[in-house]
Amino acid sequence: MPKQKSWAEPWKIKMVEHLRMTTKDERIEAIKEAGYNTFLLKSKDVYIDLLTDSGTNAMSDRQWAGIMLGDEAYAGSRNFYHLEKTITDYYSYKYLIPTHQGRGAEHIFSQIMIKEGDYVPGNMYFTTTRLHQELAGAIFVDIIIDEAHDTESHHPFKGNVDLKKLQKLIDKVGAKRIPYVSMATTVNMAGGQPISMANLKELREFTKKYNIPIAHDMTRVAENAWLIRQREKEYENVPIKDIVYEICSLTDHATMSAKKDPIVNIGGFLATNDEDVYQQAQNMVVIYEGLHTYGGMAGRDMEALAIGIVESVSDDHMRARVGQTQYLGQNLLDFGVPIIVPIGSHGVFLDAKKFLPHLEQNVFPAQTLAAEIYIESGVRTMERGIVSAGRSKETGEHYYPKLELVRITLPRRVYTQSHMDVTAESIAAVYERRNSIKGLRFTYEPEYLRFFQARFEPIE
Ligand code: P71
Repeated sequence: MPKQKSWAEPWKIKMVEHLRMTTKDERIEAIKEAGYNTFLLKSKDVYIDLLTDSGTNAMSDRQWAGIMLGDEAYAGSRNFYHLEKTITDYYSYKYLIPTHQGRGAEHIFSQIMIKEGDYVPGNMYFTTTRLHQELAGAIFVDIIIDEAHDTESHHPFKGNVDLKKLQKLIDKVGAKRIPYVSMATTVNMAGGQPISMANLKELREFTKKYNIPIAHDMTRVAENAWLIRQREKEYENVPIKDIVYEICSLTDHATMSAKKDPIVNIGGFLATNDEDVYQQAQNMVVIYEGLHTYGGMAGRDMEALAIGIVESVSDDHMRARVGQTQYLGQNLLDFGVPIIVPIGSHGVFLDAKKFLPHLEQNVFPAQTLAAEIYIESGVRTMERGIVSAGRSKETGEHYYPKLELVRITLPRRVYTQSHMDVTAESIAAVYERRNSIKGLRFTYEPEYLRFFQARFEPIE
């Protein structure tokens, strides 16, 4: 008897996009030209693109049909009202401000909420989120549980908040200096790890006492809901749709990069239950994004997003989505490759410190590994380690994050199980020759979000 019943995708393929195969020599040249940074590779030189699940999803026939219903009126597009209703129906929030993508919402929200010298506690940082908090004058404080920084801990909810850490911060700086708690559902930088409903409820009770609102980074909330259903007994039979609604109801404001969970290629929003914040955001969005009924999105994109939200909370969709990630992760474990456990939802994360134990963190093991994987097979992955962490605003030193990872991220509804097999086998091949791999050094380091455009050369 097979151990586990197989699942299959709840869709079939109607159109295909051709992929280009390359030779190893071509790839060696391409990565050199890209300064050993996978962000700088040209897509035409990539075979299986697992850089990100952001905006790389395949829309459904219904979403494409929605594109044809685009109402491109400058003001008051009917797609905006459809999107607004969908967000209230599925995510509970009363007010919607569309933005061009997630960081547009983070920018507006941070500027409204933060005063110079404030502290923003959160369940681990995200690059763009923390940068916008810092640009608005805040200091980010990590309050995630310690297990999140331990690649070997099997804690089922490594996205949980440690309330003792939050209490310590309140005791030190006072609740008045904390404009909100930044709470992400599935924590990207921790390896796509979920927060439990129990922990979120505790956080809600705790913050209520101090009158501190919760701002929800809901970029992958439906994936978090799926993992709650898998790992939290009381929720094992609750539909994803209901879990998503309950999570959102426990928070006050939300920022969303719609390029992930809701299966579109562009878009985002700020949502809130606070009328005052809504009013200020309506005013700011016209400066930076566009009128408050489109905020940087075309009408057609808002329509595709409204449809995608409904598809994203389907149990069948999520079973296949997270099932594919688990399949890839299990294959890598079977090859003995060190990855973050438990396997998360949007990708599998290689532990570069364990993969390349002979490299110091200041020669960028994860950056090096991502380049080597590309050379091996044309699979594109992303560094999530010291290069992503950047430098401290105060000291100018690198942040040295405990986690030095390579993220293998799965776009939604794009690749097949065979692509996963090829990916796992090529990473296993790099693992076999790991001892001969050397590190990198910077040849160019940009000031902001340096990982996007940094260039490197090999250390001989
Ligand atoms: C991802 C991205 C896209 C990205 C961003 C920065 C560096 C590399 C890649 C974007 C997120 C995210 C979370 C939890 C906010 C954003 C920003 N993730 N919160 O994982 O994961 O959204 O990209 O739409 O501006 O590849 P945005």
